[in-house]
Amino acid sequence: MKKSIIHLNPAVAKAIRAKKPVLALESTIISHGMPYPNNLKMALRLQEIALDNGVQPATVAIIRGKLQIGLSNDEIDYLAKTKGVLKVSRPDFATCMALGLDGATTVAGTMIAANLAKLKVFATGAIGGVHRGAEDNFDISADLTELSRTPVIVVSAGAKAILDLPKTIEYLETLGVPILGFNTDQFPAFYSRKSGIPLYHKVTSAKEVAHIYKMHIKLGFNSGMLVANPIPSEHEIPSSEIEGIIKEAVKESIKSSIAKKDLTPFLLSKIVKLTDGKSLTANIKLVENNVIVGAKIARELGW
Ligand code: PSU
Ligand code: MN
Repeated sequence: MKKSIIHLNPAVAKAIRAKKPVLALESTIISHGMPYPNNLKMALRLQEIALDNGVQPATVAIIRGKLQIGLSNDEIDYLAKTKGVLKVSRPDFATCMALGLDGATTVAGTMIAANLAKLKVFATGAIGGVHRGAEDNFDISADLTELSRTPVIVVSAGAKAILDLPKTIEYLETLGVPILGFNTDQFPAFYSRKSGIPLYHKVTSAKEVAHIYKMHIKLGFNSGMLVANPIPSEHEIPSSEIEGIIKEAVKESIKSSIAKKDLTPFLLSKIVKLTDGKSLTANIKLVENNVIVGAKIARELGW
């Protein structure tokens, strides 16, 4: 028999056998998205929240070349502490695995892995997108292309406010990726609930999301779907407060010639410094909220 390319950890394998819903989680947010030890605490907490909400969490990463669907607490600890872990999207996948390297999967990378394991729902903080200044630097996240070619539902607090959000939305529309506003008719802006960009489709329940996804698949579409779930209001940072800080961080990134894979991690950590940690708390709270919604959707969809 052909050896499987994916490695299910025991808890995930057991859940799949029992037909218990499984929710995919990513690891770039652990290795590149937050400082230690907040990243570790966040990742462990997300697993608890998923379990409390009736689904098995499956954090995805490549550990010494093995594509792991579901991680032990020790493996999460390793990813949270280890420097030099590769940030893995589609172009990096084969190299990382073939050469036996460690890789943290991005939204794009986690969608690929979830799809290989037949998981339909994945919760993260927020997707990558079209960067500010893309007309010069051409920096557009591989997350967008992946959403157009891999049929996984991604629950995200819109897209990161460090991006050019109107261009990100236009790009998703061009790619044919449905965006469902979860109890909102505006695209959420990561730290803030609103971006001022209207959405065409608003849903009010996980059941509705599941219903729409089933139709999407029946139509033979191979693309993913973006569920845009705003940060809880008690944790939001109003755009009036954060926009100046984002501009400062972007300016700094240009001055220091930060680009490509390093850009998003640089901007996020700069903003954490400039807000005295307030943006980190907001980021953690919005991911937690996305896991709750992702769990509900996974339960509605079943196997
Ligand atoms: N959500 C967060 N923090 C993060 C990310 C998502 O709250 O750090 C990660 C995701 O893995 C996403 C990546 O795919 O940022 C985007 O990176 P880039 O812009 O280089 O494509
Ligand atoms: Mn990029």
